[in-house]
Amino acid sequence: MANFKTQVAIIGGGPAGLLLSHILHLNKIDSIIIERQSKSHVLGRIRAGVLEAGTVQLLRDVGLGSRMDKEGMSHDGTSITWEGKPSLFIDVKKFTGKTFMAYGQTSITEDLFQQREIDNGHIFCEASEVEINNIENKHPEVTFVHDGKPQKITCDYVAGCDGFHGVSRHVIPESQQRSFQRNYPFGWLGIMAEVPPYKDVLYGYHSEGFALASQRNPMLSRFYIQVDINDKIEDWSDDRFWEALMRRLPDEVTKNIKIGPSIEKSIAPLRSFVSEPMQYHNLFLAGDSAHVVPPTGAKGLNLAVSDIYYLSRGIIESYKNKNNKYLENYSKTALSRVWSAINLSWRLTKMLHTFPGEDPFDEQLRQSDYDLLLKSEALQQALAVQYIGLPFDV
Ligand code: RFL
Ligand code: PHB
Repeated sequence: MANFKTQVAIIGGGPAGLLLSHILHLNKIDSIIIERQSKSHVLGRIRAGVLEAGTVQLLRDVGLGSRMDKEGMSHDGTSITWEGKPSLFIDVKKFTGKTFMAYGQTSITEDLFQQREIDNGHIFCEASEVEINNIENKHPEVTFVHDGKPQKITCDYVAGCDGFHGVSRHVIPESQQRSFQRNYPFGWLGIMAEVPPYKDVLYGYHSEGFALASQRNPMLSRFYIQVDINDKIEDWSDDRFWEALMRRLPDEVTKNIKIGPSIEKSIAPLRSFVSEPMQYHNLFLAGDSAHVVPPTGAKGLNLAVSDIYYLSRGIIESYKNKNNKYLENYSKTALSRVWSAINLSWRLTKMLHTFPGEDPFDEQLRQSDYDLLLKSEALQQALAVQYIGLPFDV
């Protein structure tokens, strides 16, 4: 068995794991990433697209802003359209003074992976049988198989950045863990098309279901529609997708949407999930391994970034100044921000989707929610504050 030593073993090389490794490196702290998938699989995944002001700033602060600032598309606000009612522009800049950025998670992962390679970061891809051992001890161990050979890493801390389906969360004994979950009875069918995007990030409600127009760069559009949870990707030809999207959005929008062949198409289930606490001895969970939000509101990646902000600060303070205060408070600090995002994404999901089998009472409440939002600047401001994201420093 090959034996390695590092300060922080990071399980998972998605945005959370890669960003943590990069920030630790900037602070001269050694880490090793253990990733289950191949590099091309990690870099090929298409997910989030909207970055809060705090995420944008943090990426700039850690030297990863140049491509984002060139290719990303900055926005002052986001639009909501509603069947049979006036549209609404949530003027985030007016209410908060801040802007958000449309820039793909795929590009962020590419930027991070490339930087880790330039800095000779140690990443084991295609690692199998990943296990965390002795987590209660001062020096926990992570074992796995790589290239058919068993490997062992001894470390001070383990960061569980391995997403919802990872192993890290399950190391915490059930008796010490509490989880909260809501599954939604529909999914989002997303497509990517190489056509100039609609000008805004736009959320649309229609009695047939939700629709979303988003973007990646000036020549790459991203669209989603709500579909039945049991639908298969084969059920949705490009033509069927575009027809449904166009029916669900108003004419003043659809006349400005460019249609083209899809270069990617996938269906994602929607869930809200939180596992508490996010720490167990020397194991710290970050990102989707500890919490998942439905994508309405665009919070998942942003939460992964804020978790890493808090976790890296804790680890750095602990090594540099022997100050463990931030690490001890990590779970509490991160969870406060998590619950605010869980709340927003749940409320937006409820307001903007049709729920199979719901009764007319629920439908009336939804209409009333939107009517109130249309009338009330105070409610628009509250939404703007949550959409742009709470400040990281609390
Ligand atoms: P990830 O990205 O899931 O990465 C986890 C990594 O861990 C690896 N892994 C393992 N490695 C070793 N051993 C094991 N046993 C392992 N098990 C798993 C995996 O291969 C993977 O590489 O989690 P991370 O880093 O926490 O990042 C979270 C984000 O990916 C996620 O929250 C967002 O994509 C959510 N999300 C959005 N978030 C936003 O902030 N804004 C958005 O606009 C937005 N849109 C979205 C989204 C998610 C979507 N889907 C598909 C769920 C749109 C969609 C459609
Ligand atoms: C995206 O561009 O993928 C996106 C945008 C806004 C959301 C979710 C996803 O709320």
